[in-house]
Formats: sequence, structure tokens, C-alpha cells
Amino acid sequence: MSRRLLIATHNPGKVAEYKSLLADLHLVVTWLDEVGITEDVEETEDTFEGNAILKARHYSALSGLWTWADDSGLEVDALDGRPGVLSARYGGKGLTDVDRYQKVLGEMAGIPERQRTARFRCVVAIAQPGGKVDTRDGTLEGLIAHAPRGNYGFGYDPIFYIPSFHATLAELERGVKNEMSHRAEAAARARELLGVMLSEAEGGRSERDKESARVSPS
Ligand code: ITT
Repeated sequence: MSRRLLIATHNPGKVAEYKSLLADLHLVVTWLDEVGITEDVEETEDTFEGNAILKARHYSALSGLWTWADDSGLEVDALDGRPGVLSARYGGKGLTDVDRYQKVLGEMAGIPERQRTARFRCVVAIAQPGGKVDTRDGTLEGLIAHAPRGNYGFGYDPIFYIPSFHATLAELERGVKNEMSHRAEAAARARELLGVMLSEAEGGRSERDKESARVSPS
């Protein structure tokens, strides 16, 4: 029987993206809503790694399944790494994506080009039920633009300028972004990690099976 892998998100877009990436691993990929988990764990850690691990452990314990969780956000060097882990809630509750990137633009007013460096980071954590948890990360380097441009994507995409593309992330079609994004890089690395963790778990299990066959009376 195939193993089930829980993607720890309520976001169906993320599930679809990860499902296609993991298609050849012979796993049944499921997600929080499908297994009836409605609660949201509070992301209390101050690093992406910490929050990804917290989510993976929490939902794995709750479901008893292998669990894949991610955390991501924007780090701006001139703002000492802000909004960072606060990216989704920067400036407080009730703000829109536009309000949040306008806040970043306001804080960057007067900062010259060479000091506008920033990156998106994503960390994926994988938890084995009652066992190991490990992480892999991905980054996408760019500059904070002086004004928003483009309508694709979400979040801070309109103010994230990539010099080699002469465009903001919001000016690039989804397929282009998905090939080089921080999430794509973290996911590709985590996919390899998952393969290794699964085969180690299988190896451990078959060793234990052999051992118990040797010691159990027939
Ligand atoms: P979950 O339900 O899966 O936790 P989320 O909305 O919290 O989804 P993430 O943890 O992936 O989403 O991202 C946190 C925030 O970081 C997100 O709300 C955006 O503001 C920002 N962000 C992350 N990746 C981004 C991207 O590719 N483009 C623009 N903004 C991004």
C-alpha cells in the first residue's frame, strides 16, 4: 500500500504545486482540509526553519502521517531582514498584500539602489511520525523596486525586482516564476530528502522485520 504524505497547508494552490512535484514518488499526497484538520498552528518561532519544523511536527503528531510543511517570506537587508517571518502579517492584522508592500516601500524611501538587496526564502520541513524531522531551503535574490509593477503572483511580488529578467516577479508569468522561485528550489531539495528519509525508514523497517523473524518462535 502507498504511504500517505500530508502537505501541511490550507492553501489548495500550494497542494497542487507540490502534488505535481512529488508525482513520481508513489505517495498518496493529501492535505489538511482533506484529512479534516481545520486548526491553524501558531507560528511562534523567529526563523523560517523553526516555523517549518514546528508545523511539520505538530501536524504529523496530529495526523500520524509523514508531513511536509513550509514557511517562507521576504528578507530585506536594509531593514535588518524584515519583514522576514512576519511577512504574512507585517504591519498587523487586517492589511492587504498591497498595504504590506506599500509599508515596505515606505520604509525603503531614500535608500539607494545598491542597498536595496533582498531575497525570498522558503524552508520545507519533513517529519516522520514519531521520528526524524529535517529541512531544506531555497532562496531567490533580487532588489526592492521603487514602485510596484505587474499583476501576476501574490504578496510582495510587485516590488521584488530581478535584474537579470529586467522585471519584477509580478511581471513574470507563473510558469517562469515557478521554475526559479525560492519555493521551487526548496521543494526540489526537500523532494530528494524525502526520498532518502523514506528509504531509510523502509530499510529500518525491513531490518526490524528480519530481526523479529529471527527471534520470534514459529
Ligand atoms: P500557509 O497557509 O501555507 O502557511 P501562507 O499564506 O502563510 O501559507 P507562506 O508561509 O508561504 O504563505 O508565505 C508567507 C508570506 O510570505 C506570504 O503571505 C507572502 O506575503 C510572502 N511570500 C512568500 N512567498 C512569496 C512569493 O513567492 N511571492 C510573494 N510573496 C511571498
